[in-house]
Amino acid sequence: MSEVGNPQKFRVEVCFSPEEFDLYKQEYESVVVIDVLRATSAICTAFEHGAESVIPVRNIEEALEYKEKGFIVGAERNGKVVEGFEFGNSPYDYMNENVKGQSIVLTTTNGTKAIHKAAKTHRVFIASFLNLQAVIDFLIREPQDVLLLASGWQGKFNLEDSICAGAISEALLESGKYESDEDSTIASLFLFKKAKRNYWGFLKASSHRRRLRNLNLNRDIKYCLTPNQTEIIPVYREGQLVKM
Ligand code: 3SL
Repeated sequence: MSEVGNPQKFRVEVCFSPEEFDLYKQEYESVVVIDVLRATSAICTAFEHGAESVIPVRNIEEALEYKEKGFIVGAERNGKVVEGFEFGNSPYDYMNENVKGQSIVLTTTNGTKAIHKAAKTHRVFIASFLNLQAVIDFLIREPQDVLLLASGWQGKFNLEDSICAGAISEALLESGKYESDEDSTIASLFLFKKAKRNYWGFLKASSHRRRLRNLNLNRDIKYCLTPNQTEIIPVYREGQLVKM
């Protein structure tokens, strides 16, 4: 239960980057990891298309070991599919029949790192715009002190994860069950209010939208910014993500 003020309320806060996680982590029961472009969107998509689990791995070496054992493996660095791998971090890679019933292995520049960092100390859930309402409904139904962890870009703040965190924060605060105290949460609420009518337009100049656009990945961006395409909430258990 929150210690901010009202003992009847739970706490929701936003952490803008995994680099800041140690400054926040003590006070929360759960961490919701967000990487809108594109890791947590790809993870939600894999589950929506029948994946049994997603195993996030830290590095390419580990990913290769799984590949040699016959797993479907996605490996992305700097937005590109890593040489030697068939799949990367595009949600479209995980929208086919082959995914059904499989454990998918994934390593990405920021998202899978954020998951590992948070999972060392906390129960971890996965959020993106794709499962936004499902995450909100769950956290209102089962209130808990929760930190929304933006994966950012190489330790830095990014807009898209912060907006998604703002969307979740706004709904939780409006439920009356939560309160918040951090300026990061206030900032993400402001960003969400500005962005919510048109995520695509708001993010036009954002660094990662530009990065992905230069890789001809506009289709991925549009898909990742389309809310509520799945009700599945992945949760981290014993080294892998499974459906809650
Ligand atoms: O950083 C990550 O984990 C990725 O989501 C980055 S990308 O969208 O695949 O470039």
